[in-house]
Amino acid sequence: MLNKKTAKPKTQRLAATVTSEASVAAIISHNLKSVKRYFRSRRLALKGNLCYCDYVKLLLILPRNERGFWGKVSKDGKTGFVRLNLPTIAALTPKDWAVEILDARAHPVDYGAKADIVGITGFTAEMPSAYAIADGFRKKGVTVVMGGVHVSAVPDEALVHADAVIIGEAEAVWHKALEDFKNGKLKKTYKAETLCEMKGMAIPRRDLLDRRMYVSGFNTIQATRGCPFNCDYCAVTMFFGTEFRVRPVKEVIAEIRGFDTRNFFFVDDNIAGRPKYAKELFHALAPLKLNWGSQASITLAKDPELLELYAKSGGRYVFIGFESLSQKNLEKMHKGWNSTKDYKEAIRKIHGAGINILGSFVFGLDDDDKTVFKNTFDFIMETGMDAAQFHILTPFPGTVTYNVLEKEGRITDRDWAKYHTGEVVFQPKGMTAEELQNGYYWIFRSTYTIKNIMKRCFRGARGLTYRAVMNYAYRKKALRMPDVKGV
Ligand code: B12
Ligand code: SF4
Repeated sequence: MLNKKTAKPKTQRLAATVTSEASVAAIISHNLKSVKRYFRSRRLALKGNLCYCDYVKLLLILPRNERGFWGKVSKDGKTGFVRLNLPTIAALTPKDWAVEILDARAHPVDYGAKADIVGITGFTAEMPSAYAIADGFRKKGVTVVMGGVHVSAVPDEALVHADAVIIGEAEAVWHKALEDFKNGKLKKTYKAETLCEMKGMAIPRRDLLDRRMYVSGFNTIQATRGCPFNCDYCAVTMFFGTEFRVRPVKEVIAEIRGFDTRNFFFVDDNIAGRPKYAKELFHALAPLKLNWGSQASITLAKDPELLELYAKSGGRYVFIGFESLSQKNLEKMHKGWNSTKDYKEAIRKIHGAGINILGSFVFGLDDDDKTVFKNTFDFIMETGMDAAQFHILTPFPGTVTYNVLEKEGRITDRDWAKYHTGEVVFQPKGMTAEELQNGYYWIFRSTYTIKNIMKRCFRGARGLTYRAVMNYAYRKKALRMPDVKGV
């Protein structure tokens, strides 16, 4: 359906429809596909009782992943966090376009939908779904553009399914791609040569989302991009660069003021990545009386002032990548600045500030053997970690880990649908693939038994609601995993 709110009459028209039959003739000679599109949009628009030359319709689609445990939509249509990419693309689209966002996790894709052009995003694990959707629309003669972290790493693969790909951040090139499309001159690739300027960033079009889907995580927001570090397995630096970019605090606050609730999740990779900026941001957040969470490196604990401000400004929980209890593993993955000997003290300090910790751990690194699961479990219980998230090492295309494992001939499965960090797709060194898989299930289920949740979480009333919510959510995931004994 055309979103009438967004389909404002426009002054600028699609080149294929704006001028005269002469321009149609030009398109015929240019390529047959454009002609098909012309007649299709004309037919569809007339059906919808609108002047076919009044708008160009962009349909943005979020694909799905059937296998993973994350980002699911429940039977009653609810999910976790809003993904900011498509609302951001919508915000970057000129006002005279009609834009709609379709969440394919919750709604079936209608290949007869009114669309002149379809834009598709996706994590690696969502790419099989993304490609199937792209193929479906192209069969109907609709132009497809794809973007995002996976497509940027392997654009040639995506181009088998898409007419064009956006490599890197959309901010610098999206306008040009749309303009070229209107003029029937869409190129195959649009590469962002520069990283986007964080001042004056487009405010994501959350109005295009079905808010009822997001019970707890509608309010995602971004204050920084990039990461000063470069861990081997992570796709962030190759995509967003090592330069840590920050949005003016005033703009972040203005965006927050546009919401009508007080719970936020900053999707930043490391909200505390630049302590001076973080302190300025936290100072400005404090009077707003928010509750928020984000990701941060463990270095947060080293700065007492930063930690205090994090808590005072409403930071209720922090997602920390501990990754491994083996310093050798951390050194090898270029995350040696995470110092395992400081972990316990850092956890104590963060808890002392009243902040809940959601720790993240990766298994299957070269220094891991079968004992890694029990050791990590004991550590989590001993430190009273509020919640923990586990991952099987996954070689995302474009990362150093991918290149190394590829070179060593250790990638055993290239079905991208399995790249959701819960399935083994490579040959580990210190254990068998089966041991790795079972150990992952075992630690997830063990961490989230009712008894162990109680042991970890009942250390006072402060922040208990958050602990309860996090553990409830992870327990639900854990219970979907096989109950493996004898790890
Ligand atoms: C916040 C976050 C989460 C949150 C919230 C997820 C959410 N709903 O947003 C949580 C913690 C739940 C999460 C979970 C997971 N995440 Co996550 N997450 C992120 C993080 C830090 C930020 C995402 C974000 O909002 N970015 C901001 C938006 C604006 O950027 P963007 O999506 O890249 O979009 C820009 C461009 O890519 C481009 N673009 C994107 N799509 C399209 C489409 C078109 C048509 C066009 C033109 C352009 C375009 O334009 C946008 C503007 O420039 C990223 C890392 C990162 N910095 O991006 C990892 C990241 C995306 N996550 C990752 C992964 C693997 C996961 C998990 C599978 C496992 C995990 N790590 O826990 C799950 C899966 C969740 C799911 N299926 O929903 C990986 C993906 C790697 C890959 N190749 O697949 C990343 C890159 C981190 C990493 N370590 O490498 N994640
Ligand atoms: S894992 Fe975290 S610290 Fe390492 S490069 Fe990625 S975002 Fe930065």
